[in-house]
Amino acid sequence: MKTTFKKVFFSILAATFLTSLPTAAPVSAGSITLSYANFPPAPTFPCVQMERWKEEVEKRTSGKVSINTFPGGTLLGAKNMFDGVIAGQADIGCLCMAYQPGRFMITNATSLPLEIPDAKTGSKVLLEIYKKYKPESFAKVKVLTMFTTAPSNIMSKQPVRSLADIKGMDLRASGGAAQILKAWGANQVGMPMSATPEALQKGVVQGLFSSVEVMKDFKFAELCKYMTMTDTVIYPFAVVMNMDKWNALPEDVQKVFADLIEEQALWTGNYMDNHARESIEWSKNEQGVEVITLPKEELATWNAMLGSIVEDWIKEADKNNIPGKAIVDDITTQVKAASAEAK
Ligand code: DTR
Repeated sequence: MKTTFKKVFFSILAATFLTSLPTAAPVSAGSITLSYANFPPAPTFPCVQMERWKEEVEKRTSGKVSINTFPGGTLLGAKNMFDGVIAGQADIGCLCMAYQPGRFMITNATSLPLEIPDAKTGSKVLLEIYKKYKPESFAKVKVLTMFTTAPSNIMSKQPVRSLADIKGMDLRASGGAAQILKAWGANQVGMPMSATPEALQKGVVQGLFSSVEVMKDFKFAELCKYMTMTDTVIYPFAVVMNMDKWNALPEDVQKVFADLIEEQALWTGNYMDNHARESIEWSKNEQGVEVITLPKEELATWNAMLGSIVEDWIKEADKNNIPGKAIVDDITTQVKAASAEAK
C-alpha cells in the first residue's frame, strides 16, 4: 500500500512538473536566424534602412525570423559584398552597385545624368528597370530590394563657384559619378564611401561628390565648409540574399520578404530625401557651411558638358548586347511621369 501510494504520489508530482514547464513554442522549433552585412557605419542611410527592414521582418513573421545585422564592414566590405553573399559568408548583403560599374551595367544606367530629381523617384525607376530587364548579373542571388541616393552635389574644403575653381581639384567619387567629375575638369579620385573619412582627414582629397546626407552622418561638414549644388546623379543600391538560403525559407516567410521589396525601396527613398534636406539645414545652421547655388546659365553650361556620357554609355551597352537606348528611354519616360505625378 505504501509503495502504491509512493508511486501515485510521484507520478502526480512528475506530471504536474512536466505540464508546468514552459511549452517549447513552435517559434523556436522553426526559428530562422539570418545575417545581414552592410559596408558603411551604423548611422548612415544604408544601415538605417537595414534596421528598418529587420524590424519589419521580425514583426511580420511574429519572431519566427530574426536578423543579425553587421554594419561598418564587420562581416563584408563594400567591394566583396556581392561575392560574399553568393558564397554564403553573409545571408544578406547591401551593396552600392556604382562601385562595380561593369558588373551591374543595366541597373547602373540609373546613375547616368538623366535628371532623376530625388531618391524616391530614383528608387522607383531603379526597381522598374530591374524588373523589366532582369539583369543576368543577379541570377545567383535573390533581390530583396533596391533603392537610390538623392542626387549628388559637391562638398569641398575650398569653395567651388565656377569651372575654374573645380579644375584640378582632388575630389572623391565612385562609379558613374567619377566620369562626371572628370568632365568638369576635377581630378577624380575613386574609392568607396567607407574609405572617404580617412582620405578627407589626411588631405588625400579636398572634397567629395555624393548625396549630401553624408555631411551630417559622417560629420563631413566639420571639414567641408562648402557645398555646391549641382543635383546631378544618384547612386543605385541593391540588397541581395544568398539563393540557397532564400530557397530554404518557408513560403510564408518568402511572402513577407517579397511584400517588402517595393515598400522598402519607397521607404528608403523617402527617408533619404528628407534626411538630405535635414543635413543641409544642419550643415548651414550648426556647422556654418556655405551652400553655393550656381547661377542658372552656369549650371546649364555644367550640364551641357555631360551630354556625351549618355551617348558613350549607349555605345558601350550595344557592344555588350544590352539594349542601351531602350533602357535610357525607359528611365527618361519614367522620370517625366514621376514629375508629372508629383505636380
Ligand atoms: N553617393 C554614394 C553612395 C552613398 C551615399 N551616401 C552614402 C552613405 C554610406 C555609404 C554610401 C553612400 C557614394 O558616394 O559612395
